[in-house]
Amino acid sequence: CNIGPIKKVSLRTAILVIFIFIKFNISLIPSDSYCIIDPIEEAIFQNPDVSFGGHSKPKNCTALQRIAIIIPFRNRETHLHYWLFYMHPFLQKQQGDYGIYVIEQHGESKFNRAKLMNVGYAEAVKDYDYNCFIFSDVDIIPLDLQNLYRCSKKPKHMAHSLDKFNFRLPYKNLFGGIVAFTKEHYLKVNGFSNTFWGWGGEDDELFQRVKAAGLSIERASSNISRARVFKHKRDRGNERNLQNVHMIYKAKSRMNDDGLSSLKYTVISFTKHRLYKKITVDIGSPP
Ligand code: UDH
Repeated sequence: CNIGPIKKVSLRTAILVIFIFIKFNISLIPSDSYCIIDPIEEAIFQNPDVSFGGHSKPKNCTALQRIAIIIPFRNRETHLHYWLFYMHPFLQKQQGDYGIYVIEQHGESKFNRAKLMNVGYAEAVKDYDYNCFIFSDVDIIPLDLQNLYRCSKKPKHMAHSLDKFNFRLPYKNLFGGIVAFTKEHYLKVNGFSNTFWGWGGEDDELFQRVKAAGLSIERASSNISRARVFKHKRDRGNERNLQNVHMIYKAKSRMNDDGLSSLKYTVISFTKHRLYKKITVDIGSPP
């Protein structure tokens, strides 16, 4: 058929691009060294049922759990866009009643992942009657739809089978990456500690809080919990903080006074994006 010279050229280009992708095993998943496309426009196009600000719920039933997904964030736009692209369809297929909260740390001071989680909780409960909170890094995506983004009777660790650890648990008490808490349990442990600045320790401390509160954790079978981590270098401002290690085992004595009960922050801005709500906050700096 006569498809005209311009169409012939673009058809040839498309075939060539596909050939290059296959031949050189190029992946569209981001790595720290390259990024080919920004999937946010596609994500917006593919998720018309998500309301402005990133909330979605099933059309034909009422979900038992209302889930706030809290993402600690600074300077990880590319990862966020891939996460949204992948996770909105995933969560909708699971018929979740969920909202996405991206909690951005303002300024240059040391990153404090745990405090941002507490801010996310405090802001989400003002928005909607959430009863389940999933605290997730921006760079982890589940690989199996059977891995339910729901809370359980116990606090749930959801990132124990990661590709970067060959899908094995690196140590028994690991409680990082993604965790799910009912509202009741998150209040019972007084949330995360606010005092872990820089990389490391805050997740282990949360594990100790869970124990100190007389709770235990659960994990789904590692087969269905397999997850992929987007490759990245250690971020500037989030260098490993060895002082954090010493604080982990004082979790019990600090639990009641350091956490949701002592949380202080200033909201710099609320922005409703098409697929998520971003809250930029000043959480101070380490003493
Ligand atoms: N983050 C940012 N910007 C930063 C630093 C961190 O957005 O500058 C957020 C982001 O959501 C990220 C999360 O904080 O996914 C965790 O930081 P990270 O990706 O550097 O952590 P890492 O991948 O940790 O190294 C994986 C957890 C498993 C080890 C737990 C040991 N206790």
